[in-house]
Amino acid sequence: MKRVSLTQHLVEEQRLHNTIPAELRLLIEVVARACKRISYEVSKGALGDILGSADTENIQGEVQKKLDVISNEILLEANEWGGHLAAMASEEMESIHPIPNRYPKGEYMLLFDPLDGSSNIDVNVSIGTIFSVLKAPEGMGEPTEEAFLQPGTAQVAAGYAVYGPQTMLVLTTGDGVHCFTLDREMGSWVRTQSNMQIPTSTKEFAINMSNKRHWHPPVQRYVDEMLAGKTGARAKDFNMRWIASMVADVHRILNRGGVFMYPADMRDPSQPGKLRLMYEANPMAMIVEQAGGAATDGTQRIMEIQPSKLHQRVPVFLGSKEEVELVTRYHAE
Ligand code: AHM
Ligand code: MG
Repeated sequence: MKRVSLTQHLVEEQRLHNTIPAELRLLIEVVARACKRISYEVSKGALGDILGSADTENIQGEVQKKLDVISNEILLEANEWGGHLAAMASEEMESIHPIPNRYPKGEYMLLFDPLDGSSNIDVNVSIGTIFSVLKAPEGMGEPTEEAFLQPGTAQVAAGYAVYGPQTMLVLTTGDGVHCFTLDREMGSWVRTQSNMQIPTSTKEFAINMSNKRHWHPPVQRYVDEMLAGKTGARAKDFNMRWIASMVADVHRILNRGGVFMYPADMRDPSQPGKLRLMYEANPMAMIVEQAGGAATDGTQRIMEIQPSKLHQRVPVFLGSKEEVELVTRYHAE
C-alpha cells in the first residue's frame, strides 16, 4: 500500500477538486492534531487520572466527565491561534467561543462534540470526537450565535475521530469520505480507506430498544417489522447492534451498512430526540450522504433543517438508503 498522509491527501484533493483552500487545510490538520492529543489522553485511562466526573454540568444539564472537559480544552486551545477561525461552538459550552483578540481571525467556524459517547468513557468502550465546519457569513463583525445557525447543506467539511482498538479519522470535504488510521509510532495519520460507500440495503439496525414503549407509532411499526424476521412483512432476519457511541455505530455502518436511529419519543414533546443537530446530526448526515447513504429526522433531510438554536436536538435516522427511506415513508403515512 502506498502511504498517503493526511497532509498529502488534503494537498492532492485541492489540486484535483479545488475544495480545500490552504486555510481549510490548516483547520483540518489542527483538528486532526487535537484528536491525536485526545486519543493519547483517552488511552491513559485510570493511569492519567482522567476518568470519572468533573463535578460540573454542561448546558444540557448533563454531568460532565473529566475527559469531556479535557477534550473541549484541547480543541479550543489547538484552534485558537492559527488564524483560520472566526469562532467556535461546542456541545460542552453554553455560548459560542469567539477567537481571543490577540489572534488573527479567519473565515471559518468550527463546531464540535469534543467527546461523544460519554457513558462509555469509564468502561473502555469506543468513544469519539465529531466536528463540523461552516463559513462565517460575509462581512460578519463580532461573531454571534445567529452566524452559526446555518443548515447542514452549508457545511464545508465534517468528520469524526473514533478512539477504539485503532484511532481513526473519517473526513469529508464534499468529495467523498476518506478514512485515516493513526500510526502511533510515527505520530501521523495515514489514509487507509478512500471513497467509503455505505451498502444501499442492510440486515442490521441500531437503536436503544429500552425506550421502545415511548416510541411513536411509525418507529414501533418499522422496528416490529424488522423483529418479525423472515416470516414477517420484511421477509428477512435482522441483526441488532447498539454501542451507545454514535461515532462507533456510524463507523460500523460506513463500513458494512446498517441503519442508526435515535428517534423523538412521547416522554417530553419539548425534547425531539437526544442528539444535537449542530454537533452530531449534521456532521454525521454529511458524512453518510457523501458515502451514498441517507439521513432524515423522520420527515425531512437532516441537512435541510434550518436551525433555530445552537443546542437544538433532532430525531435521527441515518445509514443505508433503503432503510432510511422506508422508515421516513412510515412517518409520512
Ligand atoms: P453524549 O454526547 O452525551 O455522549 O450523548 C450522545 C450519545 C451518542 O453517542 C449515542 O448514540 C447516544 O448518546 C446513546 O444514548 P443512550 O445512552 O440513550 O443509548
Ligand atoms: Mg458528548
